[in-house]
Amino acid sequence: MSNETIQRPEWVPAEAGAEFTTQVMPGVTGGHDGLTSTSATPSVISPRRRQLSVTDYVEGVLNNDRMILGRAITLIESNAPAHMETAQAVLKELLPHTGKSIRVGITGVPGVGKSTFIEALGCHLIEQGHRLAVLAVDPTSTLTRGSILGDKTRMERLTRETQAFIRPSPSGGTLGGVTRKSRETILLCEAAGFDVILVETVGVGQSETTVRSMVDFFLLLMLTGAGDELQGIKKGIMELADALLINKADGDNLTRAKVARGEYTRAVHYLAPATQGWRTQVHTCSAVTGDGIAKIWSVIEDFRQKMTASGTLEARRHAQAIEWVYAMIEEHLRTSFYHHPAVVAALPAMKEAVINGSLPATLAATELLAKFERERF
Ligand SMILES: Nc1nc2c(ncn2[C@@H]2O[C@H](COP(=O)(O)OP(=O)(O)OP(=O)(O)O)[C@@H](O)[C@H]2O)c(=O)[nH]1
Ligand SMILES: [Mg+2]
Repeated sequence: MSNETIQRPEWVPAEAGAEFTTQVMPGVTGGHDGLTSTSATPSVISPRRRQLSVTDYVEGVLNNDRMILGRAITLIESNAPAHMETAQAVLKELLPHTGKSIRVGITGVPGVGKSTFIEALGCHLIEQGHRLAVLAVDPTSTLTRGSILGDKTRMERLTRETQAFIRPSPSGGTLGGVTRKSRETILLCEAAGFDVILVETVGVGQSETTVRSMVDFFLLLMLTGAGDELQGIKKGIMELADALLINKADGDNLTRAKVARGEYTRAVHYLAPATQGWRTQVHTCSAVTGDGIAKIWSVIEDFRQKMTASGTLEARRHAQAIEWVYAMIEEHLRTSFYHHPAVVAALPAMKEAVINGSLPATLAATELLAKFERERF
């Protein structure tokens, strides 16, 4: 009888490997499938993963067991009511262990170099003794499982680092759903001891505002461009940023990047700062050569120090947590209103009546709300 380790078949996900081996009874003689032909016991190797209890999840996350952390995030990402219940019980237990990281949002148009930058910054941070989690928020990524997974080649070193944890965007669902999942994933990663959380989002649509609402510091990566570059980036997005970072400041582009830095520095002067008591800064870097990477990190650390001392950071986190509660309530109310059978039934005719001028808009809204209220209970 031998106690040989049975190889994980291809159909078992790698993260299930540890559990898989625990399901192999000791002393089974190895055949090609780990069982002898004479074995009286039916197959004990189940592709199903062992259910974890709330305590298993909590202890696993606190011990930074990556497999359990991964499963806890999957639980958070599930929309099944039973999973949500367990997930919330796990989160509740973990809450006292959260909040100790610096949360940094990173955005910029496709191709600006976000992935390359995160790789460079991430490696710099690890050299400094940090442990970092990289998360993505990309509500458009229903099919691709998020941009991060797609471009792991751009984060080749980081994916191999044991001090880094990379998680692609949760797929599917509404922006509100993605937001909840990302926010709760941040908390799980903090409980697992990651002290820097980078949240990447691609610079399109509403996702910048979403990420701004879950981070301490927001970094906008930019490019030097032709002539009207200051108009190219929406003023609203620049007003969300605590720092603008002009990437690809290398080679032939270096001089232009320095010029752009001057222009943007003048431009941000006229914008409302994203954080009270902090002047939005403009810097240059090259994610490829590494120039400027240490500098931008020192800016973020300076921000953290000053904003902690002034109480701004704590106030921001408190406000974010409360806004989050309101946002979830609003989303729930909106969804239940528009899915309510009475509303669904009445809406098309109401719309038609408002369009052809036979029903005032206010009356249409009042009547729909009345239907919702009346038939709700
Ligand atoms: N010269 C130069 N090239 C860079 C720099 N950073 C990124 N690049 C290149 O720019 C291209 C896009 O970089 P990515 O890191 O994939 O950009 P991204 O913002 O993650 O792009 P999306 O994932 O599509 O949103 C790649 O070919 C990179 O090699 C830099 O600092 N200097
Ligand atoms: Mg990318």
